[in-house]
Amino acid sequence: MTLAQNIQKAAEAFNRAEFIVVSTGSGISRESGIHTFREAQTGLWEKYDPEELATPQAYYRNPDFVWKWYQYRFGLVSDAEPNPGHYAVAELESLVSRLVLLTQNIDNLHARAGSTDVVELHGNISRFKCSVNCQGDPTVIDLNTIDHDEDHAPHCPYCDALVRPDVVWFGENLPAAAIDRAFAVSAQCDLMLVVGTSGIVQPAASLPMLARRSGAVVIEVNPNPSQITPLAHIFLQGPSGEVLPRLVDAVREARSG
Ligand code: BV8
Ligand code: ZN
Repeated sequence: MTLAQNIQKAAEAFNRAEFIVVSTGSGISRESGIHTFREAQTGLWEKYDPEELATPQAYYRNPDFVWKWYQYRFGLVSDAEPNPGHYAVAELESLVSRLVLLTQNIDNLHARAGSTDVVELHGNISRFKCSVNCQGDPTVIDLNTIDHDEDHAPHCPYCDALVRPDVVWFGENLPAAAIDRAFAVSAQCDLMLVVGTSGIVQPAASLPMLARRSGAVVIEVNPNPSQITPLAHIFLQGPSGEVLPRLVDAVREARSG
């Protein structure tokens, strides 16, 4: 089947579904100019493996170095704009009766594109917290209220422990509320749209299988086959910035038809 035929088939599945979950990975932000996790990093950071840096061990071994990496990425994210793929996901909310968005991304672009119910599985790079959560979990620290610079990890104003990005590092548990909600909605939905993830990082990668086992239609959008593709009922092969707007147009037409 052609991509156009598969998009039509996907739109019909959307119109039969009552409860839709969208699950996104770094690929949906690729057309906003943000490199995906498995792509080589650029510039100063190209010789470092993100999976080595995004860990508590790396941070406590060399806090200023990892802090600088996050400040650099925070700058890239702040300069980036949501792309048509983010806007298409936001528009889907108004076309279906119930939609929950689960994202592995920490770039805040779904919220900036207008999505209203976003479950951030891996936190948010624009939020910072006390590394020991001295005032409760999480103890969010507003960087504008403390002295800090791009090169040195700041200290908590309450307890003097290091301040860190409010993101989930490898080897750390996901926020309980986020992962509990993600498992619950994945088991209840009629349709899961999986966009821009290689399906490698757990436990996020197990959500599409949970949805499929619970009877949901699984639709994947990715320019390349991934670990998710074998369990997708419909594979829309292409960049999400192009495919998702076409899918939303087809859903809108099928609804009005
Ligand atoms: C956990 C925030 C319980 C930080 C991220 C051994 C020791 C310790 C742990 C493990 C271990 N073995 C396995 C684990 C579990 C580990 C894991 O899964 N590791 C993997 C590497 C095997 N997971 C964890 O540690 C998680 N916690 O399990 O807790 C626990 C506790 C203690 C000990 C054990 C277990 C925490 C995982 C969260 C890590 N934090 N981000 C930061 O960003 O700095 S994950 C990070 O990587 C991203 O957030 C993202 O989620 C992930 C990358 O995945 P993708 O989003 O899929 O990106 P990727 O590059 O892989 O793929 C991009 C896709 O886009 C591709 O398919 C590409 O084709 C596609 N694409 C490209 N262009 C486009 C496109 N798609 C659409 N349009 C385009 N234009
Ligand atoms: Zn503190």
